[in-house]
Amino acid sequence: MAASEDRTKSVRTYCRICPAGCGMIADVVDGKVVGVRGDKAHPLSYGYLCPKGQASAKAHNSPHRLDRPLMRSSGTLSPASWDDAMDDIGGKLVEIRQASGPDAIGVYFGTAGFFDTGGMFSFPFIGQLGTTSLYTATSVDSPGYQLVAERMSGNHWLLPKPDRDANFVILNGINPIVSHGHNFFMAAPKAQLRKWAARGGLWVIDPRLTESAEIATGHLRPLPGTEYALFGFLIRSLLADGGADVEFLRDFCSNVDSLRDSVAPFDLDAAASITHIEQSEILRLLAGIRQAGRIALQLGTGTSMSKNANVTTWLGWALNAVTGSLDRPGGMWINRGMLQDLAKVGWQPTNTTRPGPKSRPDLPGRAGQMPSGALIDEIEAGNLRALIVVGGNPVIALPDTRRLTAALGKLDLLVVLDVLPTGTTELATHVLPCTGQLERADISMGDIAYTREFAQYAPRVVPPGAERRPTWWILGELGRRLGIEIAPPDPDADEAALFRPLAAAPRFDIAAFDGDTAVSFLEEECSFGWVSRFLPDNRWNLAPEELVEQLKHSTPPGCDPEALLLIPSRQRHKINSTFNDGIADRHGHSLPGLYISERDAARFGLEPGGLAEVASATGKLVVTVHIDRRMGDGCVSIPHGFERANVGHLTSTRINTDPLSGMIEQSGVEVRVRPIGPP
Ligand SMILES: Nc1nc2c(c(=O)[nH]1)N[C@H]1C(S)=C(S)[C@@H](COP(=O)(O)OP(=O)(O)OC[C@H]3O[C@@H](n4cnc5c(=O)[nH]c(N)nc54)[C@H](O)[C@@H]3O)O[C@H]1N2
Ligand SMILES: Nc1nc2c(c(=O)[nH]1)N[C@H]1C(S)=C(S)[C@@H](COP(=O)(O)OP(=O)(O)OC[C@H]3O[C@@H](n4cnc5c(=O)[nH]c(N)nc54)[C@H](O)[C@@H]3O)O[C@H]1N2
Ligand code: SF4
Ligand SMILES: [Mo]
Repeated sequence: MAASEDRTKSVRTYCRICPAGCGMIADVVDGKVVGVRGDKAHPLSYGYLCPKGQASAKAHNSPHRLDRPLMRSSGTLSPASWDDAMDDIGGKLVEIRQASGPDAIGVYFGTAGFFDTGGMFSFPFIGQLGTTSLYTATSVDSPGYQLVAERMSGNHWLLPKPDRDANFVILNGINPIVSHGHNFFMAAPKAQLRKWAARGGLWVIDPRLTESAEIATGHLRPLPGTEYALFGFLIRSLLADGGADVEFLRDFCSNVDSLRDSVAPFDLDAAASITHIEQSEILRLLAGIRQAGRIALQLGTGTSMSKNANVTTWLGWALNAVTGSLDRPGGMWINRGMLQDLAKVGWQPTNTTRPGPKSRPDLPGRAGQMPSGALIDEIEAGNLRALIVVGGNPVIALPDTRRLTAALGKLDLLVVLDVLPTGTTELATHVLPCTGQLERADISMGDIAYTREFAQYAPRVVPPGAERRPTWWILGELGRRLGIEIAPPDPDADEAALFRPLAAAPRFDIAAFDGDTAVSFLEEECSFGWVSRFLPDNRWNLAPEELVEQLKHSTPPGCDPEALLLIPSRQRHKINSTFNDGIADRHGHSLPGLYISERDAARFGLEPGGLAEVASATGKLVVTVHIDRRMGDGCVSIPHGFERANVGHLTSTRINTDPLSGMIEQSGVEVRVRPIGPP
């Protein structure tokens, strides 16, 4: 009996597949993870785990996991020792730096890179390397969001999110029931959405009847990328005819008159004709806002990827301000973070926009990052010769798949740090196997995205399998070969000790956690009313000049009756390309292909299960047709994240890029469809 107990242990940890941070208990028998379950005692998730989290043990034990370093010679990737791989990469990096300068060495940081705290060690690595070629997935996710945050608050990473106790919540271009949120992440989202719906109102603005829209009290279907006109009308009405929080505007906002002038063109007729939303529906929303007083309007990637992302985001924030809802209970809450503690450290208002790299100065970068849309041109121009990819899969994430694939293949060095083989590892010169979430310690550095003031630390559940190594160790070893000291040389070093300098946080004592301690946390009530201390002149800027100017030239996307508008949407059983093998999808719900309404399918002669050719102005793709009752007429979706059916073939860095944010248009892209084969 005692022997069997010794062989079995349960380890409290938290899921790091997305930033929701759900509490998880991993069951380990004889050193092998045999299963995971939700942690009922966890204060964010109360036992909830989504299908991806539930698949954590299966993913950890997957036979496809990368186990040892791979190095390409004579065209094929073959196993190599760590020493040989690191020496080879190090030697080439030194050579490239000498011949072409540090900017010829790039780093691309993907989504999983951000959830691996050890990956943070690459930032000093990049700093000391002296390269300006830092790329991340953020620049194809929501750079307009950061632009607006910076212009209105002076801090590009300010993340207002609906207060848990808000009375009137509007979700625009975001589907938390599937995604768990964007720039704020909710564990157990359905319960929270139901609570908002019951308290006063939950409105979802989305061209699809999403899972979130189904439990909302109101659903509006706009023409993609046109909500600037809706928000413009609402602001205009509240300012002119009552409903605005006059004291908040007087005490905490600047440029209110300029905002009023900017939204003057958006009367009810204009709002309805631009957005294609019925006038009566728009008036119903306005009445709801007036009645609620304070609101919480949250935007997601449906907004940030659309044609008019910047102005829609700006007017969305302005609507929150006009109703006195920014940094106020019952409105939008800004998590100061336990580890970052923004309310203590604050920020100096900045403008971090810079021209893009040499080959694409027209695509600006921000906050020390270059736009990922420029990677292809930088490689083609010979400016970028080496790329280190950390927890990302650029081949599926970035536009112009064909050109990108050719460009990545031309690099002298493509080093990919991943847990699984991907479309990008296929092109790599070196593949380096990383520790997965159950094989490493982590601390929640991204805690400002949580729905509570909360932080957590998790030790390793099991030691790294096969020859996998932590990201921090790999980057440390590469650094050492370039003369940069960033991490201790021992891959078994105590990770809690390693994270201590990262988490030099006044509100969270990492020293309280040693290698054996389970997940723990500190928690307080939400802090409100602290943000204005750090705003430029202590005020939210309601009319930044560049955005005022951009609004004057904003137009809805084209509406050619023979074309459809391609919009992004996420799937429940994978995150971007992670789990695109169906490992978390027992019933085959999250399939690649074209999602289209029944009426549009009939109109274009497409049959369910048949093949369709989808063509944009810049590329073509053949995909399977799925009739989708959620889809509104006139819009179609091809979820990203698949190597086959890669929607990146239809998006491009050549046209419709945003001059202020460097964003690539990924929503509202005009496409034509035609049947090319039977089911
Ligand atoms: N057309 C279109 N394009 C899009 C989008 C869209 O909606 N439409 N969405 C965009 C968005 S929002 C984003 S964020 C990007 C995503 O772009 P990326 O972040 O580049 O893509 P991911 O598929 O998330 O890549 C994550 C990689 O990390 C690996 N991984 C998983 N766990 C670990 C780990 O523990 N350690 C390490 N080292 N690796 C791990 C996975 O195997 C995978 O290869 O795509 C963007 N591209
Ligand atoms: N299950 C799962 N979870 C994920 C991910 C995943 O791939 N799968 N990815 C993670 C990542 S990297 C991110 S960035 C977040 C993103 O999180 P979200 O922003 O919530 O992403 P989606 O779930 O795609 O929701 C976007 C919604 O916008 C709608 N939309 C598209 N265009 C428009 C438009 O022009 N206007 C309006 N109003 N709506 C529009 C789409 O129909 C879709 O329902 O999710 C994260 N979580
Ligand atoms: S929502 Fe799912 S993927 Fe995200 S942390 Fe929770 S269980 Fe993990
Ligand atoms: Mo993203």
